[in-house]
Amino acid sequence: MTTDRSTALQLCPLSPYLEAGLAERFNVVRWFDLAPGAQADWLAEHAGEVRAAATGGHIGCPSALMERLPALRIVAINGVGFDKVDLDLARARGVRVTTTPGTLTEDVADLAIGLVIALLRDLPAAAAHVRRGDWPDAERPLARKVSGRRFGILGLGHIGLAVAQRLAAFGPVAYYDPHRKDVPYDYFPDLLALAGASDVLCVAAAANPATRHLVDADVLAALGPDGYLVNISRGSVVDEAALTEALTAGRLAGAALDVFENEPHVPAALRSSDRTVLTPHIASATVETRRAMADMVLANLDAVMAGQEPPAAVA
Ligand code: 8YV
Repeated sequence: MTTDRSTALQLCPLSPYLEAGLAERFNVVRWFDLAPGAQADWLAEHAGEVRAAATGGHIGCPSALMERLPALRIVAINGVGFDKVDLDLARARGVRVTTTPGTLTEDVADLAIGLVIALLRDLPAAAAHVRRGDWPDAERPLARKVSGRRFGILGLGHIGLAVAQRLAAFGPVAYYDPHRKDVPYDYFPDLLALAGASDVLCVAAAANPATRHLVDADVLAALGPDGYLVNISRGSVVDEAALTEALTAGRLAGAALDVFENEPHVPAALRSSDRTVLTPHIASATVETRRAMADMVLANLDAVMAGQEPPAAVA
């Protein structure tokens, strides 16, 4: 652990465990708690003191902020997504960017399975029915069977593979990825073809310019009125407006989403639809996983502050 108490900016809320670890090492400034005016005032006086930034994958580090911090040495992401950090800019400025690979794969894949079952079996509505006391008066409409469905996975990285392994217990699994993998699942080099051959399409692709709106109106049309979409990666991979339209018009049976294009804001039409199951980006949010993520964030910070190679750098 580094002993010099330089300043770290904390760009979003983090777990109490991680916040305590940061406070042991740094003078922590809770950047997200400062109003924009207060941020500007603070930077005018202290920008040169900041040597580290700790942030979430969904928040990253704005380029305009990175450019204001001449002594910044590391952006430590508490997550695996680095789509909100300009890696070229970081490299040009000698800033290391680190993530927490491997820590959250199981949790994210587990949530994908939970969402598939919740969506097809209509679990949120069924649970609300009991809570409201409606059970004595009415039966729930029948839901849809999960086992035997054809599952398509978009993106077969670590998380996509873990989703595939779990879904294989329910039905046939196929995948689309730019690269064919050595796995026992059918490969589709074309996403439209995969969507057409799937009952449930599960999005597990990393966000980058090439995957932006990869799930568009055409892919949703190929999935069809009996098809379901599940997204546990990033909102940007799905054209949310096209998805909303397809659900509203009944051209898609349903969608379960943990991530959104403009988090934490979710379009009203998605929130009010009875074809959606929505969760607030909780795929990695378990006590165990957030602790493992925090340990890796701290290890990355300690290494960089000690002038060593961090365990999990992406830049
Ligand atoms: C977290 C994530 O919600 O790993 C990622 O990229 O988006 C999630 O695990 C987030 O980063 C928590 O800080």
